[in-house]
Amino acid sequence: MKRVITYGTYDLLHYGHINLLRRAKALGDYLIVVLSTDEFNKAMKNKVCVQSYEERKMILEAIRYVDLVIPEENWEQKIHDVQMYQVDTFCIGSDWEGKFDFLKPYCEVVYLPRTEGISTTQRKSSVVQMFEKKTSK
Ligand code: C2G
Repeated sequence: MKRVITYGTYDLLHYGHINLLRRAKALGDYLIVVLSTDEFNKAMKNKVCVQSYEERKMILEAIRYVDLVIPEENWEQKIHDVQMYQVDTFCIGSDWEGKFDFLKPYCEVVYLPRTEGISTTQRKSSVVQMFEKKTSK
């Protein structure tokens, strides 16, 4: 069984995330998503999520491509995760191109082209704009 691992925040899930997860799963038979905790997002990624870790985890677990969701608590856990879960392939979007090449001695490293035209930040601002339009009438 070929095991694939990927990491992310996955706040306000959108089709760019789904494109990534679908291609990640296609690289093997079992996909592990290591999901950034609220604490890690705040402290290390300077991200404040709309959805809590538990909400984001529940949503990811409902996606057909995802087999396991575990917490991402720090930047240093990747080698440990790859070894502990006997991972064959690490993959992530191309916005991280080259950043995780240190994993190459432990597993295959694949950077998948990012889906253009969509981001969580974009989704947040479009909701705000819709709300502002409604309230200004
Ligand atoms: N992604 C994508 N296309 C988009 C948006 C996101 O392919 N339009 C990919 C990202 O490249 C990443 C995954 O979807 O592989 C999740 O994106 P984020 O939730 O933004 O994750 P990120 O903040 O990049 O966290 O240790 C690594 C980090 O946890 C990655």
